[in-house]
Amino acid sequence: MTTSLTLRDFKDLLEDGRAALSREPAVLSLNADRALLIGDLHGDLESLKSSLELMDRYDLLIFLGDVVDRGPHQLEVLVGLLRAKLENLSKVRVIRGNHETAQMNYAYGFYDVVTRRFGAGAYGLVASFFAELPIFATLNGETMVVHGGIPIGVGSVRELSGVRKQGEDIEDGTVLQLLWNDPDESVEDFAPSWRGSGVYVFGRRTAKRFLEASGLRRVVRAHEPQPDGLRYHFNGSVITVFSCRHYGISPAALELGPSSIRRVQL
Ligand SMILES: [Mn+2]
Repeated sequence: MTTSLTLRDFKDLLEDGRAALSREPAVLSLNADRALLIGDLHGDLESLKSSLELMDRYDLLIFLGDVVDRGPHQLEVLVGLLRAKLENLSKVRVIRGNHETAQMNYAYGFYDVVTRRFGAGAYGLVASFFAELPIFATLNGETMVVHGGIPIGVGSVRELSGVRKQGEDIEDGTVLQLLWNDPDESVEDFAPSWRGSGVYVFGRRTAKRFLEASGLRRVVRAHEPQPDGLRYHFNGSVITVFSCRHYGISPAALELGPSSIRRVQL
């Protein structure tokens, strides 16, 4: 898939991808009768291919970030997703995960993958492509789609309408939490996260208040591996989807239909 990819091809793809994403706002407002939501891929080429093979059945595919780092086919997944995005600009959407940053790519592998293949200097274009990724999306005015979760001190989704795209790393504390926070059944409101400073877990009461004030039904997010690739928190008001088999899980995507929600095996 990428064996014949030259540095020039890679640069062109990233430039085209960056230009395409630069025309998308930081907060996407999307509508679709049937959408497929795909969680962390982390270099899982099989899950990427399975998702794209399902494209004809859906009006919209949203990839929830964490495309690279850790897994065996990081470059192939990024390139494959980029090509799919460029061929289906409005049907394929990608939002930013906490691994779409230079800092994480230095620490967890993708910087080395790119540098080994294309030499020093090639990674810079990756970082500027990631910087153009939208931060989150709303779907049909009823679902918030985000990599991590609800940030502390934010009453409703309207208060997030002003969030901005970030640079190669995430500077804004609220955006950081959108990309890093997790739900936690043992917490009511918020508690510090094991993931590090500035990151929180949010509880049932936070989810309920946020969704009610926002007029939304649910948050769909990724970020945490689940044995079945899918987990319903707080009576289904928060759903985690995780799509990378290399975590020893059964990878899944989430189908949001006109009146149904279901797990799709990848
Ligand atoms: Mn993540």
